[in-house]
Amino acid sequence: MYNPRFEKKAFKKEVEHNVKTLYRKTVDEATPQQLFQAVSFAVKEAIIDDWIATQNQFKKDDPKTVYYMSMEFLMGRALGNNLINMTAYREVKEALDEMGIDLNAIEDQEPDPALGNGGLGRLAACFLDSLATLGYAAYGCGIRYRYGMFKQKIENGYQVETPDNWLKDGNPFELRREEYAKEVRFGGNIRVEYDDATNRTKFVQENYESVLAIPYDMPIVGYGNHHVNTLRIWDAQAITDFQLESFDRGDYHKAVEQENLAKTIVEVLYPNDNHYAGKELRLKQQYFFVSASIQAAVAKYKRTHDDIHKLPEKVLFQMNDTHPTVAVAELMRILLDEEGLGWNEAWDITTKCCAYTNHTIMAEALEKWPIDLFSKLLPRVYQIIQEIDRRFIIQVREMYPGNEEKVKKMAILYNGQVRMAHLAIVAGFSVNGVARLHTEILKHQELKDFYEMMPEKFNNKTNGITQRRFLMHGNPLLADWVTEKLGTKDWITDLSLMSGLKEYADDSKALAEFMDIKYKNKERLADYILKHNGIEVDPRSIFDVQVKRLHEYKRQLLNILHVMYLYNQIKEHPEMSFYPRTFIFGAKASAGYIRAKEIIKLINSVADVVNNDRSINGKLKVVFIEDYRVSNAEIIFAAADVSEQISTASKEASGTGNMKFMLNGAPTLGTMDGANVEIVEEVGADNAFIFGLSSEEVINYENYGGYHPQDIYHNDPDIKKVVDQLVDGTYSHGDTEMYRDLYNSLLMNQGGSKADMYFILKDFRSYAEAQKKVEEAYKDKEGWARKALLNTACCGKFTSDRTIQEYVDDIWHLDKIQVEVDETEE
Ligand code: 475
Repeated sequence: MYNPRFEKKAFKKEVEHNVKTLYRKTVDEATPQQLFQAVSFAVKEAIIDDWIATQNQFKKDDPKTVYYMSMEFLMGRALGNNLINMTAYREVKEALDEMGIDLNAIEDQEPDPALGNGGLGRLAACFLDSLATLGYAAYGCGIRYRYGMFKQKIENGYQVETPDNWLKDGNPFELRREEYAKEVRFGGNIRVEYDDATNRTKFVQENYESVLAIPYDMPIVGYGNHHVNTLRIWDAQAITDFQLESFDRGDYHKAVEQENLAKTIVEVLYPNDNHYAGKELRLKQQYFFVSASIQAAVAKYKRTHDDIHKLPEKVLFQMNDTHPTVAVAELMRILLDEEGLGWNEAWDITTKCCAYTNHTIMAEALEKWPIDLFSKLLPRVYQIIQEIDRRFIIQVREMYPGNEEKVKKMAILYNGQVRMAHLAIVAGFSVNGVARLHTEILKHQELKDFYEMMPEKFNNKTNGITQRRFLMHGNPLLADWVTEKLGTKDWITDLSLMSGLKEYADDSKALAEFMDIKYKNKERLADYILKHNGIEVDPRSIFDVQVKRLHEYKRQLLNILHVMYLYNQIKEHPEMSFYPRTFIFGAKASAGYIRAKEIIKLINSVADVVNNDRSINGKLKVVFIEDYRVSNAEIIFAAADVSEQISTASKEASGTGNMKFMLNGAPTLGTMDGANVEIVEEVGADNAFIFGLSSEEVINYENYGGYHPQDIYHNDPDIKKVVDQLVDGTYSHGDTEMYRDLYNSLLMNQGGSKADMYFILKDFRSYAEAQKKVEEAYKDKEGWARKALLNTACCGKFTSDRTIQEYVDDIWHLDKIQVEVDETEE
């Protein structure tokens, strides 16, 4: 791809110009942050041309468009990624070098946009990258939170949250688009009017509060194809003319309230992962961005089409979990109240436009809004949901006459609650899980009743990740090596080609090169750790990594208990052969999740003791990387030897970190959970380390009330010792209470939850054995290299390009676009 804007001379001039007009400075005088801004604006200039060209192509082709509705987009930094996808990274790096500017240092100036918690938000970001790269028309629709995911500091071993003021220096890649603002209304009451002229009942919302939603657009650049889609995130603003009106009426209070509502609504991302907190403000956020996005989509459709009945031919709303599920009722409201359609017509359109993805079966993540809260905040939307529910229950009764159990289990409104998943399933034409095992569990356990009633809706879409960010950008050394070995760059847009690397699985020279790159990446991470943690780690040791959100089901506790066990072993048998290991953790805990925070403290306490014990000769190191986020993730994946994917089987819907490790040549140490199952299928059981209960076994235990961890505790002295060390002061300067709660959680039933409900002690031995196999395998240098390389070679399935193509083929049915640009100079 040729772009004259990236010609070195022109680009340098552009950067100089930007520094001058933005800051009245020369390049030499500018701060690194100012240089980041100046470079980014120069890159944006180039992107804008393609963005316009893409919009023009849309106007010409009138393609069907997917609106990916998501409360979260965990984008990570834009500058480097945009340069890569514009295929200008190298050119720009050289141009900047010549100016004495280090592109890496400039990239580090960009705040990490963290408008998401974890897997679900990052998946949305990978999907946008793939949609643009494959040439499909797509909008990401979300919220422009003022504060994204908090920044994590570790103080005295404890997590401390500080606000993430990511917009402080301005965001050079966004465009404010005031002209597309939409009004969103909350509360008040519904007056029913009969309109003689049209012979119809009208529903008029009055006494409501409202805010103005203002869209900010960010470009989503496809790889090497001039295709630029849009991430549209909404800001909230008080409606000033309303305010004046209120002043006129002397309603000062209401004016101030509206001002406050606007300010609070987009203030901050809720930091819960896989967890529902039931906060009213969260529901406001949901309706706010959903209503604005759907209004905008319908308005855009109507600008060039006159038959609203054909909306499903051009528009698709994909709901990223249940968080945007009010979309179905909002679309109904617009079709009924604003377009004047009858119920059946409106329902027919809505159910052809909406589809739902489920991302978790954790019971505590299910959204169930209290009806009184919901109906007060969204009175008209609630009426519509009542009617959807009423009609659905009639269907259930027709299908299962006399079976009131079914009605109770399946109703949308039940027990004073609005069950959002039920609404999404009833109104969506597609319900998908995110890995094969997860979808099977949905069909046969969690959503069994719905699957039996409407099996045709259910389908699987195994997750994927983008190789542009997680290999090209994160691991340039390996990316170049892959290109050299395959003799083509085509893997960048066709990851199945990676299988060509299998040819090198028995080639000693290639294996040595592969491991040499791994070693260099481990040095890069070791530098990062020294700089950020002040801990020295040996890049020759095994880098065993678990990075992901902190959650009990992900079992970071199992990992650290095993480290404690290894430490005991080394102390008890100093002569024992032991391959040096570095255990690396990175995880944010939701601010209110006390037990998760205790686990972070425990990891740091174990690190303190182990890292400072001279007697073990540095055989064991433990590192907790502060503020795990997309930007340091890229460095971490590239440097990992072992990928820890050790969730309690059945709990991790898919996992996507597992795929990023695999891509970067780290074998999985994991349970048969989520997409691990498919990873093992691709790479072969010999090139992974699998342990633990199966999902069936876990589900079985759960159905029969759990198991008895006390038996294990009493019969396995090594396990007993480790568990006792939680309360004997070993890791707490003699404090026997600091980890009492963790100790209790493993051994005692507590209130509603069973002792060791995540089967940590049950899986411990099997995990320790798998870890032993890792050590043995690693000692065989070439054998390990082979496993590592085969992981990279077999990762083809796990590109989000494949996932998106499946969504397009089975659910979305989008039209491919070829953006035409003037490339006469090429
Ligand atoms: C799964 N987040 C992973 C990933 O499909 C899976 C956010 C807000 C409120 C409640 N929950 C969330 C999730 O549920 C979530 O991130 N789920 C994750 O989605 C992508 O790979 O297994 O845990």
